Amino acid sequence: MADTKVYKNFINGEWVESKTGETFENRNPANIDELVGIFQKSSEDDVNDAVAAAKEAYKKWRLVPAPKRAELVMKFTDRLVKEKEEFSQQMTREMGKVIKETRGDVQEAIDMGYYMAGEGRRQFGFTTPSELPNKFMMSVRQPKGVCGMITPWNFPMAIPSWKMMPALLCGNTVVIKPATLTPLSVYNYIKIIEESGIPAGVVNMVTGSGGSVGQPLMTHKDVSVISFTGSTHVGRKVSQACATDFRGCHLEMGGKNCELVMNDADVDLAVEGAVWGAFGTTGQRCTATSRMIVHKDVIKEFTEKLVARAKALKIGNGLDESVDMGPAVNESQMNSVLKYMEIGKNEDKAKLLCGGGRLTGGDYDKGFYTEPTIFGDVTPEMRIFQEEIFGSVTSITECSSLEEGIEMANNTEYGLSASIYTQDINKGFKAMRDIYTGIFYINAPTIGAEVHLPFGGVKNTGNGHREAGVAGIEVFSEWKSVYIDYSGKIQKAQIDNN
Ligand code: UN1
Repeated sequence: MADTKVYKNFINGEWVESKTGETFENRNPANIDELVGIFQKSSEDDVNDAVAAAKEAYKKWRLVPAPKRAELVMKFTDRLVKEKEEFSQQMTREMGKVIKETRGDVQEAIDMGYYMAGEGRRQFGFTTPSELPNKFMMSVRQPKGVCGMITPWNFPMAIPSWKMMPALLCGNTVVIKPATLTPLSVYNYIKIIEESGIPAGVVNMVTGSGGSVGQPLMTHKDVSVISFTGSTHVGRKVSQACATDFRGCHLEMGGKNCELVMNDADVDLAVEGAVWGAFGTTGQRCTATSRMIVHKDVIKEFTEKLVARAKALKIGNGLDESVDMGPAVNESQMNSVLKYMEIGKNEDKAKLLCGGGRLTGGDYDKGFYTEPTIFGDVTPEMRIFQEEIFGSVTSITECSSLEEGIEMANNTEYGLSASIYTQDINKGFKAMRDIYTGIFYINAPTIGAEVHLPFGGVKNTGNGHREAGVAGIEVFSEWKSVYIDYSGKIQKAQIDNN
């Protein structure tokens, strides 16, 4: 503990301790003996300070021309490129996913930075003819004010970037509460933003729990927008808290994504997609493939190949370049996944095809490792078909037609991502049209979204908003419609126009 770094909150341009005087530990889920860092266990007082700083800084930041704000975004994104390897290593140590994937996570923040930097000169509004003579009309984008962000642990830098980059670019100021399991990655991100010369108070970070930091942030009267990524259960509470004061609220929540495999599919390709979609990030993605819906003609071949691939995965410490899948993020997440493995085993008709438990022995005992697990003969009424598991568990369900497959795909409360494997373009387009999700793939896994298209979902996954792409700008800006009458006389819309 003596040489473990103690990380502070970032409020009004200063690194400060929490007023509580308390801290919490951040440990490596691949080896629980390894203390990654010590962070501030903050409370409402710290949130109030951060919001006050952001409110004050907003007065000037909103007036900085958007292209200038974009230059700053460009500057710290250039820095991020240089720090990519170091930040990726640290991210694997704090949350366990394999190094190839943490490099992808940092890269996604880089992509978002460059994408949004370009938007600085492209915050387009529009003009349209007036119904009256000598009158001009246009719409412009305006910032919203202080934006509160509550971010998850599975994409510890990418998702903060999806929220912070458009918010800053639009002229808002930010208070971010990182997930308690991954504050280091957000610290790293904020540190380079600070070093790139962002004015004090424009970006603030307060670490701590959802109850002590998230709750006061989402109910603070000076916060204009809350952007939250996490479970549907918590998202509902965020939504209710924001509704009271009509606060803007962007929610990105659970998923129960499916891969549909038709009888004309390239089965080997579908298996590759399934392995990556189900076990990438140890299944801890909102977009993870936790249901395979497979045509009866190819289900035997698909199942055999998928099970063989899952059994061959190398599980271990994500810093080892040869490892395919790291641990669950912490003990409670592991226990929750193990519980679902038991729920699956207790289903009379479902068949455990591989995995089904915790990995133990040797180095595994120091971490929270779960086996890649596949259940066969799963049917739509089963809990493992319906509920988000967020771990290394997937299921296979048989269908006998495209129509039945689509119906099964839609048989869930969630609507984030889906994919179809088929060589028939007609089937691909029908599935794209008829499956209710915010993201859809053809001949690709349910994971792998890029930053310049909107990200998000329908049904209980979202609340009608999207992030990333231009949709991110929508969340963090407000339309203002402007009318300029240069006729020199009173002209009455709807009345003088005929
Ligand atoms: C998530 O699923 O939690 O689309 C985020 C992807 C990544 C982001 C995933 N770019 O797979």
